[in-house]
Amino acid sequence: MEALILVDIQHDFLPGGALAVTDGDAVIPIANQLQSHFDLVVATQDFHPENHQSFAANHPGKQIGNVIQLNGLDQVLWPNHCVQGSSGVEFASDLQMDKVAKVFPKGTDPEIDSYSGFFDNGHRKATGLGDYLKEHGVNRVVVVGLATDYCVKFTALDAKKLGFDTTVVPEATRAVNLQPQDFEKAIDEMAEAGVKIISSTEILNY
Ligand code: VGL
Ligand code: ZN
Repeated sequence: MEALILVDIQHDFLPGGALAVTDGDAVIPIANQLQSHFDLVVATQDFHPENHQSFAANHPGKQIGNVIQLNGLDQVLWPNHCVQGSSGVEFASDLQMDKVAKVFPKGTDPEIDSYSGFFDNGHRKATGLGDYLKEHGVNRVVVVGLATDYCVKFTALDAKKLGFDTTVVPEATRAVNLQPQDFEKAIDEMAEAGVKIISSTEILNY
C-alpha cells in the first residue's frame, strides 16, 4: 500500500500568504496529478492557536527569523500564520481534496512547534498519522508540499524512521530558504537519511 502525504498546502504558504513560500503554488498541479496514482491520500495542516509560541509577535522585542529557546528546543520565530479560524489556514483553493481520506492537524499546542506531520518537534506527542498509515497497511509513502526545508523534510525524516519506504518529489515542494541553499541542503539531508528522491514523471508514467 502506497500513500501520498500532502504537507501543508495552505493559503498562508502560497504567494500572498502570511508565510509565503516563493513559487509555492507550483506544487499544486503536481500534487493534484499524483493523487490518482496512490491507494491512499492524506494531508497535514499547520493549525496554530493565536497564542502559538512560534510567532515572533508573541515575544516582544524579538524579530521574525530570530531563534529562541522554547521549552528546551531551538525555535525559529515566524510571522503569525495558519491561525485556526483564519483564511490562511485553509487548504489551497485549487488543491484537489476529494481523495484526501484524512487531515492531520499539527502545531496545535501553543508551547511546541510541529514541523513533522507525525510528531511535534520534541517527539513528545504523535499526531496519529503514523498509526493511521500502519492501520491502513501502508508500507511506502511519497511526501510532497510545503515547505521543503521544514515540514516536508521533517515529515519525510520521521516517515523513514518509522520504517516506511519514503520518497520525496523535489519539484512538488518549495522551500522557505531563510538561507539561499536551504532547499538543496534539505534534499541532501533527506537523501543521506535514506529517503528516495525522484521526479514526478517516474510516478506519473508508471
Ligand atoms: C512550516 C514554518 C512554520 C512548514 C510551518 O509548513 O514548512 N514552516 N510552520
Ligand atoms: Zn507553523
